[in-house]
Amino acid sequence: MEQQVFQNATVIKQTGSLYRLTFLPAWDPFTAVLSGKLRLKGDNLTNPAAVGDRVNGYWQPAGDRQANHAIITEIQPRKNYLIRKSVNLSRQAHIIAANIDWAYILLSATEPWTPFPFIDRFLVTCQAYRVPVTLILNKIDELQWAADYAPQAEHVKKIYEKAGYSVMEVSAKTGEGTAHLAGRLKDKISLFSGISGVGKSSLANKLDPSLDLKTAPISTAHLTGKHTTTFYEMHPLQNGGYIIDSPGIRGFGLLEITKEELSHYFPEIFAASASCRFNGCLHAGEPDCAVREAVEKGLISAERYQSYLKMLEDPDGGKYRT
Ligand SMILES: Nc1nc2c(ncn2[C@@H]2O[C@H](COP(=O)(O)OP(=O)(O)O)[C@@H](O)[C@H]2O)c(=O)[nH]1
Ligand SMILES: [Mg+2]
Ligand SMILES: [Zn+2]
Repeated sequence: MEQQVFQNATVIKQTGSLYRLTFLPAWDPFTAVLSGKLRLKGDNLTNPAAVGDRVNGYWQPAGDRQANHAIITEIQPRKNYLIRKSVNLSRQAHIIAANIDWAYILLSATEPWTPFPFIDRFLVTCQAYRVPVTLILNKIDELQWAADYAPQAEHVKKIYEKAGYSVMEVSAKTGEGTAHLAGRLKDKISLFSGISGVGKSSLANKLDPSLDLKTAPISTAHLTGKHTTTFYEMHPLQNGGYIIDSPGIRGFGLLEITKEELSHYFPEIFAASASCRFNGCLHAGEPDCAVREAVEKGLISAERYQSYLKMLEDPDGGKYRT
């Protein structure tokens, strides 16, 4: 039977072995599966292709797009991607998303609380795989009545600003702070990451009310460990650009990062390490360690340094699943 080939479709969703593709900027999704050859190649990956991937392939027979799954035969080289150890199959890796212009890790100014090791594992992965990243502190509207949370929220903001990251403060409920963010999303592919309940889907909806993504109160979504979004999915923004909304990530095992490399992905630790006495200093108790000195002087935050030490010890992050 005759084949009709296609090129440069973008993966907008993956559910198990099924992929949804479209030819951006058009939004006319169709379903595809991987060719046998690609499935074999991706042996150590739970998903050889991920949301954001640009792919080539064919339909068989020609023309009947809805009745027949397309076959993906080729994944185009990636600009970047984010990857983590698979939660279920520890020897496998899972590609979270590819070709991301900007990643945002959402935190809640109130509840739920995101443990520092989780934040830092995500930031390290972004640094290692060249994905620019910004933190978003959401739910700032709640600080008005839940004032007890304010010092903690301020503390988190300081820690990450000191480390060289920018932290945007927003409220998905009132829209405060979202205009600037909306401007940054325009014509870009942006990833919203963070644990369940921090407001990823709510924020996406606020930025573009046409999205209508499902949201869930944290009492049900967070505490019972249920997730309203089960899959990473790309959504088009009315004003141009795309958001990849993600399920609440539970664990974030580091991959392919050696102990020697790890400090390179903590920008402030890396900067200080230039003055360490030893070239291969791991900043874990060696003499004349400039990183340790910077921590003692308060120039590097103790939380970030603790995360660093824990990652040195336990790159899998098994203990830091939320
Ligand atoms: N007060 C307030 N509640 C919010 C805000 N953003 C999200 N929420 C609530 O937090 C809960 C979780 O939101 P959701 O968008 O489903 O979080 P996700 O799991 O990160 O996608 C829902 O009950 C939302 O209504 C916010 O900025 N302010
Ligand atoms: Mg959600
Ligand atoms: Zn050192």
